[in-house]
Amino acid sequence: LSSERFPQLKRGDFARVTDSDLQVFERLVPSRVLTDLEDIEGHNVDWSGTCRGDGQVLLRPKTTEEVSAVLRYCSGRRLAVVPQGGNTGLVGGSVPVFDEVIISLSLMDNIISLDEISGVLVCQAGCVVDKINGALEPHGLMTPHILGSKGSCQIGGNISTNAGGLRMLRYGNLHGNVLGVEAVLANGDVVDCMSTLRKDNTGYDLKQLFIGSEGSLGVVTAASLLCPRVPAAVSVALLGCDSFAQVLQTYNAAKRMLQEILSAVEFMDRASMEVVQENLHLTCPLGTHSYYLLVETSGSNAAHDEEKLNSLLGHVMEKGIVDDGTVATEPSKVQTLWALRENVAVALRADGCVYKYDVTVPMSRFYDLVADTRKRMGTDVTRVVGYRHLGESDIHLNVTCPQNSEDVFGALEPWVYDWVAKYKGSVSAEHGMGILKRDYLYHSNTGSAVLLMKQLKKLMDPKGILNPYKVFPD
Ligand code: FAD
Ligand code: 2HG
Ligand code: ZN
Repeated sequence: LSSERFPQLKRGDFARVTDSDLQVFERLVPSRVLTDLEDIEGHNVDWSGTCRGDGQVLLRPKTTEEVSAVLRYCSGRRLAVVPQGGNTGLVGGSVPVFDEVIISLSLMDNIISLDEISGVLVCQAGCVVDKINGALEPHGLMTPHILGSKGSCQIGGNISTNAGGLRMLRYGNLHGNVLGVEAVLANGDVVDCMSTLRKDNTGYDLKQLFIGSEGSLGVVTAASLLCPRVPAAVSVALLGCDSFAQVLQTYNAAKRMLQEILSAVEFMDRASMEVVQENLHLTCPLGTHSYYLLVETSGSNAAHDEEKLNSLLGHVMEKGIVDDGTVATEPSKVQTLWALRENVAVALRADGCVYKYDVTVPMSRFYDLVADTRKRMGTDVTRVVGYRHLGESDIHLNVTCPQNSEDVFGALEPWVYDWVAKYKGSVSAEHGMGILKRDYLYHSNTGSAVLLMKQLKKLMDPKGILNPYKVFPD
């Protein structure tokens, strides 16, 4: 249980669910109140199996009105709740810590409208990213964001975590691509900020408060999303480098030579490539290298883009910046190369216990963190891997061992976060604070910023029932 893992955490002063509460819930969301602990099990444990709560009730609303009625009631009764999307979050934010009522958005998965010309899609918050892309595809459109968890994560969860992912280099993050949000506040009030306009400078941009606030300020029930066109041509190059200096030079060359068609640059170290090969039996077409870069182009003219990518490959090989490389233009081959990168997180899980750090550090120093961690952990762990969305200065540092070890954990934290703070980095590049990182909020934020965050939380959720124990340290 998370409450055992973090013994300093004390259950808040919230009511406990009674039989009469269950009767009210049954009236508010008929036949969609789950109390069988076996049914709830998967909703009490997070994706990486690191955090486990003791939720006794799961509610499955279908409409905004139902979410509103549930929250109004929970607020009146002082019952704590945790909003849950696809439960793929990596910081323990999506599961209860104690016995919070779980509000699952999974049945709120209707696509409401699509304007093919503007590319604006409006949908309920529980739509899974793959489902949205399935609906967009016949119209030649796609979501501006894509991530390895796309088969399960929901747009409401993506908004609540401001998910980054593999297309951020090209399309930016959800603060720019989400045009409107509908959310229910802790007291049940519905805030309708469902603009579908790209330009709208009329007062405070309130929807931004819900983007990245991890279910602590409201439950997102619907959203409008700006969706780009599916590129006519996508090509991918996988490149192998043997020094870190070569990685930076290759990144620079890719930006310079590919410019407007560059859509992603992803980085994997040798240990990341090994884990997908060993644990998932995927095949890497290149030999063994210290570092790998996956460079993607997206454009409108296949021949032009392929020529540009091949000329990048020719240039970096000739200059000796890259030691080995391959280019794919055929969709299934492109997907095979992407699978190597998209599956690193999945492959790591097979090692047993994974300690995850998703931090931003200056570009020139990012691999030092992995190297220093490797030195520090020595043979006490199975592996230390580093991979990242290279264009965005973050690094996914993962350390695995067969099972949770207090010694390993104690050697990693707060050491990793102190390392990051020393270089004025961020302790969370894209996964949020949840419960796992909440104690380090001050490492990346000033006291005045955290104070304003707390004041906003108090204003929007005065009883603190929305996702308690998350985001803020005690
Ligand atoms: P959950 O995990 O269910 O919830 C996440 C947080 O949002 C919780 O705090 C929860 O309370 C809150 N929440 C969920 N839905 C709502 C709602 N409707 N209203 C209010 N609050 C809500 N993340 C990235 O940023 N980039 C990646 O590239 C990436 N790749 C991943 C790959 C894999 C294999 C996995 C397992 C995860 C990856 N993630 C990545 C992390 C995760 O998928 C994202 O954080 C995702 O946005 C979570 O969406 P979800 O629907 O699963 O939300
Ligand atoms: C990714 O980029 C995800 O693959 C997961 O953000 C990162 O598990 C991780 O460390
Ligand atoms: Zn990531």
